[in-house]
Amino acid sequence: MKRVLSVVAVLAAMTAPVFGASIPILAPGDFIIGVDADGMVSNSSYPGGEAPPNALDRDSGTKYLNFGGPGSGFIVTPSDISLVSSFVLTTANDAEGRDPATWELYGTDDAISSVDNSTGLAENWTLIDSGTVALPSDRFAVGPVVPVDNMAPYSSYRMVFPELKGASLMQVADVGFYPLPDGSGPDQLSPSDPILAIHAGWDSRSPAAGPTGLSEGPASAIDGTTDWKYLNFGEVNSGFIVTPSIGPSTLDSFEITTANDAVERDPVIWMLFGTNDPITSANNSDGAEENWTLISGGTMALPDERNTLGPRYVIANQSEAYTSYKMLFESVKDAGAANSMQIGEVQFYGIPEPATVCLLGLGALTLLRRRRA
Ligand SMILES: [Ca+2]
Ligand SMILES: [Ca+2]
Repeated sequence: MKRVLSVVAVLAAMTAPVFGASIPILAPGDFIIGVDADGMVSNSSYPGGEAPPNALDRDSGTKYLNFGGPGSGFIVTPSDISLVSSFVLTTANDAEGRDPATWELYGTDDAISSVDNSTGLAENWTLIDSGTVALPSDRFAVGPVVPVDNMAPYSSYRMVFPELKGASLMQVADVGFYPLPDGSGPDQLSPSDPILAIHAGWDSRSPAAGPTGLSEGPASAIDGTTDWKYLNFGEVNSGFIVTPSIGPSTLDSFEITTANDAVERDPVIWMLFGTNDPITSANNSDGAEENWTLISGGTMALPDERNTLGPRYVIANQSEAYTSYKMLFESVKDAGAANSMQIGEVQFYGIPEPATVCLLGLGALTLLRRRRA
């Protein structure tokens, strides 16, 4: 009996989390950005009278307008397999801010299975070239010839305008594709070519600044108050990347405080990644620019009570200190009812790396190993 008891005691000691030496790792003001790992969505739509074929009719008085804004574009299939070595855009009738400012041109020989107003990613696309385009402020004006670094013909082209001059809608009056870099040769596009409207943007979005200047952006997850929450319309697989100003650390646990409303938006499945790369991912991107190592993951049961501190969850298996962390929430309590993911606060606990002490320790260990060998 005594033996059984002691085994139980040992097991209990092994499974009960011990957080004796760990301290809070996150502080207000730490670098933090919102991310959404699967956020490529289409917000493409256009008015009936301003449909994509208007970009092919060689009439500057008609335009193609997409309410999706930045990230809008089109897929066009010329009547023959064609080489595109330059293009020309013609500005539309109004609102200069809607003019494209940057472009990406992709090619494919796949049959087009993307549907109208989708992301236009159902095919295998090769990025041919990308760049900026300096369109004139004048309306109904033919823009400069934009050379495309391309030697390969394709059966279909996908053109995306990631950035516009400043407006939230995209418009273009006409598009011409040419076989030579100087804009000469016959226009490869015809008014009757099949053309689809597309929009491919990241659906990682947080509401703009609130009435007191604070916002529901990612910084509100570590501002030390439940007055403001972090909300991301990217919903499932959204989260954040944070670089604690405390420096490299080894985490052992974390806590999340629920937000003010909408229980269905609370995260359930979490995944934590670490990196020592500098963070180059942009806010509201897929957060995948760095090399990330999966540290740990699990399922949370956050309280339904609002503005309430949840349980402390163990982060197992972090064997290496990291300078930055990415936390993604693979699910929320009710994805069907929710339109977003939200948390009031998050705190990581762990041990900051005593850099020099650790390096000295590693050196001693290496010496010891060499002597033993
Ligand atoms: Ca037109
Ligand atoms: Ca907060």
